[in-house]
Amino acid sequence: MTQSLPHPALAAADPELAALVGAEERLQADTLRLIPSENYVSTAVLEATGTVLQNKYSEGYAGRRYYEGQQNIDLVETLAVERAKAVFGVEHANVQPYSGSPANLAAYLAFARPGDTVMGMSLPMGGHLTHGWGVSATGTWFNGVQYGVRHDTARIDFDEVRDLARKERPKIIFCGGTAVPRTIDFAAFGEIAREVDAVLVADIAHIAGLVAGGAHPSPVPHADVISTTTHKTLRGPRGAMLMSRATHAKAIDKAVFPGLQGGPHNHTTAAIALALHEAAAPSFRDYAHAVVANAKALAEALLARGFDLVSGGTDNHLVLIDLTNKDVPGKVAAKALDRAGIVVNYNTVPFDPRKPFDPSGIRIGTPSLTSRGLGTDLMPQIAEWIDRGVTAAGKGDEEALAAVRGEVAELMARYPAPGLPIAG
Ligand code: DSN
Repeated sequence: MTQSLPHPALAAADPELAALVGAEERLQADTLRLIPSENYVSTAVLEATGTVLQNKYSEGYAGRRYYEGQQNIDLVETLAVERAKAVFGVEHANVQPYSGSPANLAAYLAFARPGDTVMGMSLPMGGHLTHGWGVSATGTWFNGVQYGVRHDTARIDFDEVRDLARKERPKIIFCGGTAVPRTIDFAAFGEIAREVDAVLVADIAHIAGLVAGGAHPSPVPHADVISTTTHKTLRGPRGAMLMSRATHAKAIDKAVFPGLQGGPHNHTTAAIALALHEAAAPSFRDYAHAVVANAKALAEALLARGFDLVSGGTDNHLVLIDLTNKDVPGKVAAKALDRAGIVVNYNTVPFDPRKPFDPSGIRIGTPSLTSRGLGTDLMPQIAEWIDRGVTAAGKGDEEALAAVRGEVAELMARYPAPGLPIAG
């Protein structure tokens, strides 16, 4: 059985909490994690996150703080900023946003005023809550207009985007999303944004690691602002960054602090600096390309088993499966797969006739399994497990799910995850 990692101080101070941490370590070690926005960070990133840097307040920016004692913190933040600029080829980087939603909110604060029109991809079509969707503050405080995908191709309809932008004249256009399996055409978005004089924000949270590793085109120079989390394909700590042209640097910085946030989380900043250092290594290019190769191989294997994939496949790390033809709702499938040791999330598919809390699809991705070293040769096996899991979900066959769980754990034991205990 997989052991948990030693956390002697935690175990002594709070055995109840230590037991939960240990259980999560074993869960992450023993299961096949297919949620496309998750990953395994390196032990070094975990260590950086757990440093005494978290004890320090540093409101402001390097050299311009409201607290003393910044001798080391200024250098840490500058390191992260310079590395972000180098990895993404941008003129300005702000590494202080607490996560993706606050980063996007800061972009609104920098370039729009409440009531202004903003435009983004609608959530059920693959966008993000913070791209102007109704239940989000961004759709409440701003007039959010939303584009989608074509019914026949499930790809973005740039005629629709252009027409909507011309009609609505948004202050900000967001591109990017959370369930977009295809390459984002930043040049096309840039052209439309320039035509209507909008600020183009490329939210690359899902694909930042692919961009850094050259496995997805970069939004530079098409986007005015690039927003990203640091914990998905980029494989850093939970955090975010805003990057921009130099002309927008002041507006972005002012919006993050003092506009929206107080003190930056310096332990996170340190871990971001480290993750960017890792992302600059040649091995990260290999990783980024392997993520895409695995996703394509998994998509092929799923298609061969009769699964209906939104847009017919993938160009990136993510595969969106419409389970309508399998007659199993996404939520039922996701919960059954979880019992089989395969962790996915249920998700709407474009034009979904079902409700968001009980949608037709599941969303899967390959960032985590690629971090464990699984290659394309194993993707048919994973497709087979998903197939067996979905079939078992439809029949309520718990025995079949348990059998898959055993096979999954056996394979995972052969591919230890960074930062986690090894089975045995
Ligand atoms: N919830 C994240 C995702 O899973 O895609 C985005 O916020």
